[in-house]
This record gives sequence, C-alpha cells and structure tokens, in this order.
Amino acid sequence: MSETAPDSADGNVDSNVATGTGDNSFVVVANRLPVDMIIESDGTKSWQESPGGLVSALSPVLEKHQGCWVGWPGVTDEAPEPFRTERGVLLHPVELTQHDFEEFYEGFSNATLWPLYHNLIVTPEFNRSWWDAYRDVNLRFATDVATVAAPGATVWVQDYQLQLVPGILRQLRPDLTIGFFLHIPFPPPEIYRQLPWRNEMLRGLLDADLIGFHLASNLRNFVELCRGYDMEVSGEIKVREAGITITLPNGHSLGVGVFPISIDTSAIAATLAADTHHESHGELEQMHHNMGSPSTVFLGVDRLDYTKGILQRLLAFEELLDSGALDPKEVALVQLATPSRERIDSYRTTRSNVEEAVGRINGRFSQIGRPVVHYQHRSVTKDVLMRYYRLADVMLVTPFRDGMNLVAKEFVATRADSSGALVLSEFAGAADELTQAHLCNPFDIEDIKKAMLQATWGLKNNPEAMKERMSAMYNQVMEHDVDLWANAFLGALGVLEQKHSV
Ligand code: GDG
Repeated sequence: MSETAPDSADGNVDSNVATGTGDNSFVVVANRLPVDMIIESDGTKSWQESPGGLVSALSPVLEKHQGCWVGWPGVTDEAPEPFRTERGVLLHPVELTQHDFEEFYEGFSNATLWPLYHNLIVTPEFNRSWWDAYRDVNLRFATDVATVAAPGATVWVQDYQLQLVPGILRQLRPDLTIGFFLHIPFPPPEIYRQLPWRNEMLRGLLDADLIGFHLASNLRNFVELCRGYDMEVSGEIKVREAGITITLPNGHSLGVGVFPISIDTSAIAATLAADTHHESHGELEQMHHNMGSPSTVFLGVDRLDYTKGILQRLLAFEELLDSGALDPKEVALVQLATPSRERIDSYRTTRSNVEEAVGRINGRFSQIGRPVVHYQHRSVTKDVLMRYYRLADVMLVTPFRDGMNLVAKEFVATRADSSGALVLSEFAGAADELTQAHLCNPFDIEDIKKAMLQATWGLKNNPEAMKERMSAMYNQVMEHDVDLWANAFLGALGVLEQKHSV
C-alpha cells in the first residue's frame, strides 16, 4: 500500500498562540494530571492520586526535573487555576466539558483507539463525531502547552489520547523540541489501517522529534506502516536509543526508538523500609490472618479492564480447585481491581463477568468466614498495595495484551529476598525483560493453569531454582528503573536536537 499523508496535522490552529509566553523549560502533557479532583456532595473539593501506569511512571520524573504537567483534572466543566504540588511540580489543568469527556475520552480514546491498539480484543467503534471531539480536545491541549512552554522548551507528549498534539504544536511553536511516548502497544499496520482517520493521526505524530515505544515489536509495526507511505527509513532498532530515523517527503526527520518503561525502585525501597515499622505492629500478619492464613496466596492487581485477563485467571483458579489440584483450605486468591472507565459498555460487561465468577467460585469452594477469592473493587493506597505484594506467594499478571505492565515489575521489586513467583502473560510487554517468569498464553486456560501449578509446585519443591529465577528478575528491574527510561528518552531527544536540556 502506498498513501500520501496530508500536509498538515490539523488546520484549525489559532496563530495568536504562536509565541512562547510561558517560562517552563520542561513540559509534560498527558490526558490526566497525576491527581484527580474529587468533589463531595457538599461541594468540598480535594485531590487524590489518579490511577494507572502512566502516572506511576511519570510522577517521579516530573518531580526530579521540577517540570510543568499539563493535563485534565479528572472532573468535567472545571479547570482550577494552575498550582504547584508539595513536591515542586507545576500542575496546569485543562478543562474538558461533559461532551468532551464522553466523545474524546470515553469515545474516541477508549472505545476506538484503545481496543484498536490492543489488537481488537473488543471491536473498536468508529464514530465521526468522536473524531471531531478528539481533534478539538487535542487542539486545546496543544494550545495550553504553547502558552506555558518557554522559548525553546522541551515538551514530552504522552500516549494515545494526544497523538495530534505534536503536529499542532509544531505549527504553533516551531521552536519547541517535541517528544512523544506511546504507553500502549502499537498494532500491526493491517489493524491500524482500519482507522478511518489513519492519515491525519499518523501525520500528527510524525511532527515529533522523537517517538518512543516500549518494545521492538511495536516499533517494527510503526516503521512498516511508515514504509507504506513511502517514507524513508534508515538505521536499526536500538534499545534506549533513537536507532531509527524516518524522513518525511517534506524533509522533516525524526528519531524512533525502543524505551521500555519501568518503575521507581527507590520509592518502593523507601516504602518497604518504612513498613518495617508497621510489621512490628503485626500489620502484615494481621492481613494474612484476615485471609484465613492460607499457605499459598495468589494475587492479581489491575485496573478493571478487559485487556488484563482477570476473568481468565479466575477461571483457571476455579478449574484448579475443581480438579483438586489446589486445595481451597490451603490457598486464597486476592484480586484488587481498580475502578476504570466505568460507563463504557465493554468495561461494565467485564466487571459483571468478573464479579459473577468471584461469586460463583466463593459459592462453590469457600467456607463461611473464609472466602477463597478476596475481591476488592476499590483503590488502595500505595503503602497498602506494597503490603499485598509482600504477602503474595504467586503474582498473577495475565493480560491478553499490555504495553508493559508495571504491576509485574512492582511485585518483583518487593522481592529483595528472591521469594515468590511471577506468572506472566507472554503478551505483556514486561515478558520481554522478565524472561524468568512463569510465562503463559492468556488465551489458553490450560496454559495459565500449568503456569500457576508450576509456580506453586516450584515454591514448595524446588525453592533454590525459584530463588534463582526471582533473583534474576529482581536484578533486571533494579538495574532498569524509571530514571533510566526517562533519561534515555530525554537524552535521545536532546542528542537529536543538540540544543535543549532539562
Ligand atoms: C498503561 C499501559 C503500561 C493499580 N491499582 C492500584 C494502583 N495501581 C497502580 C499500579 C501500577 C499502575 O497502577 C498500573 O500500571 P500498569 O502498567 O499495570 O497498567 P495501565 O494502567 O494499563 O498502564 C501499561 C503503563 O501505562 C505505563 O506505560 O505499563 O501497559 O496499559 O503502577 O501500582 N495504585 C494504587 N492503588 C491501587 O489500587 N495506589
């Protein structure tokens, strides 16, 4: 296939914004701010950490660079004044109306792009009015960035909700250095090409100076797509470098590289150290007791999303109980499911299937006062989450498709003593690095069961081999933390332009 990309990503640009009036030399723009505004029924307003992997990864980077974060505050029709967090990050809220929320966020971002980019686990919806909202909202984000960015600033655009922002910004502020990072997979070209607005979307991205993906497979898909548009591609895939250069017919060239995201290992280490205080008060033992003192604890931690394969892991657990391979008096499965995108039909269906399975499994195998599945559809604090990681014997991470999956890395980071086991989907990006996990095909319930049993059997019968596996994964995560990710990306962006530093 050969196609011609349009000359400009978006024509509706207000040229009055084209001067750098802000004084921020490093700006991150993401759909969500790292905190959500909560409005109580009496009108009281407060802030709480917003969910998801992007916030977990970027918060420490912004704190380190004291940058400006442009994003939506999580409530509609409200845009509080910019303010600085206790940790020195300037938050610049962007207002979304209820209509924007429904059409840009729930619609185009999460019912069109999310399923399309996750290889059609559910069918994407293509709706022209959602596309109009996506363009409008991208223009608004870009306009706000153009106002806060200092002359010659570095702007790092995040994720699939804002793919038109590099193109619009390039028109508004040609002085900026623009990076773009995709946190979710990039699909094979034959899937991407289903998108009715594929040319505009691609053109918007290509105005960046650097585009980063988690995995080489994502990058290959992207490069193959670009080749279909007769773009010139040179170089080779390199990890943590802009190994590939793409040159557009208009002469603009950009770097493309593989930058596997990771976690803030030092923050986790600090939380674990602080938690020894709680241990002396028996908090961990109390939690274990509350679960019925099982000898093996399986743990799942996910946003409640159909990509995460929560139902499949519950079904695998149920079959293992049913066959007698696992004894319900000996084991427990804890599933923490953070509420997410709750008004979208496919998310409601996923929740109801998961909750039906939890009820059925408990009905079949629990004793009164001692559930075999402990399920929570609420967020927990980071401290409590760390305690669940520490309590788990076998961590279950079984997504059908996942850009990276930080939960897998967070669990491993709590294992300085090399204890425990990780069951990991081969379709999670993390599987590229955590090769010592018990890998499984999440589409194959028999394979999930096999991995769960191998992990459980290994912990009981072959502890030394299991320790070696965990120790290899622990070292991998410790040596490749979120700082390395951010520094590699920003370094590649700086090297490309040779003029900005943050
Ligand atoms: C996207 C991509 C990619 C979860 N529950 C609670 C809680 N969490 C935190 C975890 C972790 C984060 O949310 C989830 O990150 P994931 O990476 O697992 O998944 P997504 O949200 O889908 O993230 C993903 C990521 O972006 C980064 O690029 O890895 O592939 O889909 O950090 O700890 N945190 C707290 N309470 C909870 O109940 N405090």
